[in-house]
Amino acid sequence: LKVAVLGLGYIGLPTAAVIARTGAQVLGIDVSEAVVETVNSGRVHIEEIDLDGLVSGVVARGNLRASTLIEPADVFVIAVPTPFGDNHAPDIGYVLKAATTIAAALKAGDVVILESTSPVGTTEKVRDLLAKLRPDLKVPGMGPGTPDIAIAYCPERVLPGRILVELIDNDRVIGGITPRCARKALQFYRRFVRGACVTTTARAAEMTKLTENAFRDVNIAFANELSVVAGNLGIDVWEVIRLANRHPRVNILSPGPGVGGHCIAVDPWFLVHGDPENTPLIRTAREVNDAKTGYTIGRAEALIEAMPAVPVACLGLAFKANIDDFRESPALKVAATLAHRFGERVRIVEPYADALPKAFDGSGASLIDIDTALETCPILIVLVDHDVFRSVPLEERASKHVYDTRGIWPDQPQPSVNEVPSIRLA
Ligand code: SAJ
Repeated sequence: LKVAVLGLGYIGLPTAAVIARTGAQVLGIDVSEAVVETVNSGRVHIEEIDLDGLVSGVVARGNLRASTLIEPADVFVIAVPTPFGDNHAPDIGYVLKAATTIAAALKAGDVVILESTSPVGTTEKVRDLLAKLRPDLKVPGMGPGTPDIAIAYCPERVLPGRILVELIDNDRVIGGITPRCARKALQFYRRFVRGACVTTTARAAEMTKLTENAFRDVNIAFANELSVVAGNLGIDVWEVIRLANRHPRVNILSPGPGVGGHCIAVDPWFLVHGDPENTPLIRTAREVNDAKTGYTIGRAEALIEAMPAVPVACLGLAFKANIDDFRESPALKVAATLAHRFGERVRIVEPYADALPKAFDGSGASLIDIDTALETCPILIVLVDHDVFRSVPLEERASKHVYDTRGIWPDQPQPSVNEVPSIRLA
């Protein structure tokens, strides 16, 4: 079996490597020469647990190869980004470009699978494009007769930091343009997926993916809204959530400095954009979560201003715990804003960074380690719940002024009245 995976990013590269491990011949296609070179030398350009060893192994065995140019294959997997443009309109330009690339190599019997998160209807657009570019091939779902190729939508649903595990263990939703297409794609996923493979239509699968991330966004927004209300009331929101979650049918997520990453803060807009009039809840959740970052900055500024001249440690820049991914990170936004406002008073602790990202250029802020922060900074602002922060014992932070936006230190002493508040309300 020969498989071509288009897009060697956070999803495409692990997917290509996992398929290669099954013994298939996998060609990874990427527009970046640098990425292609890195992969061909058996190395990786992204950080993901165990990915380096897997990629070096399958490249050494000759099962994975990368190129900027397409070649014939039996299965084509599209895993390119779908960003949004102005007004949160989804941009499926990369998907259509990948489909155009595939069209040149397509032959009868091939299977084309779209994995990129996409607005409802995108797989049909891919089908229409392939039909236009390859009038010699009969595409599925158009006119009578058995189609020459199969086209399906099968969203990835893996969690960064657990990608290699979840690629295999998670259930997969496989949406065919026709039921036959879904069956063809299912045969392919069965090679490496241990979870259940459930078939449906391409449109339902597209909406399912958007629904999953919108569900999480709405639930995080609820927690973030609660944290603001509790803060105004002088109540510890983390305690309230812990208590409420003792109810057998309540399961509130965690507030934080906002929602980051490239999925949950993006995908709900695809649903909103598709039907703006009927999505007030999903839209408002997005707005609540975005606004939480500004609220966090305001509270941090108030704490820093109340204690002039002392150094401040911002703990964490990543978009979530225990990963090195700083893209679309609310923690980074908060820390960089504080750095530009308070200059060299601001120290950043980020065990997953070797140097401060560009956003800090010209700010005067510096990168220090957690030990130095605990020794030298009277103010600690927790922005990411990395394990290394969570494990700091009370004795090392009891005297600190803490703004814990992630609720990692439930035992942090509450301030007495008239003292600079040790804020633990996210
Ligand atoms: N967050 C909170 N509170 C919470 C949970 C998360 O503030 O209780 C924040 C995180 O700190 C982070 C953001 O939300 O900034 C997103 O983190 P996440 O762990 O919820 O999700 P992602 O973006 O890493 O991955 C999500 C996953 N989707 C769901 O859990 C429904 C993953 O399964 C998807 O594959 C991925 O999006 C994707 O690619 O779409």
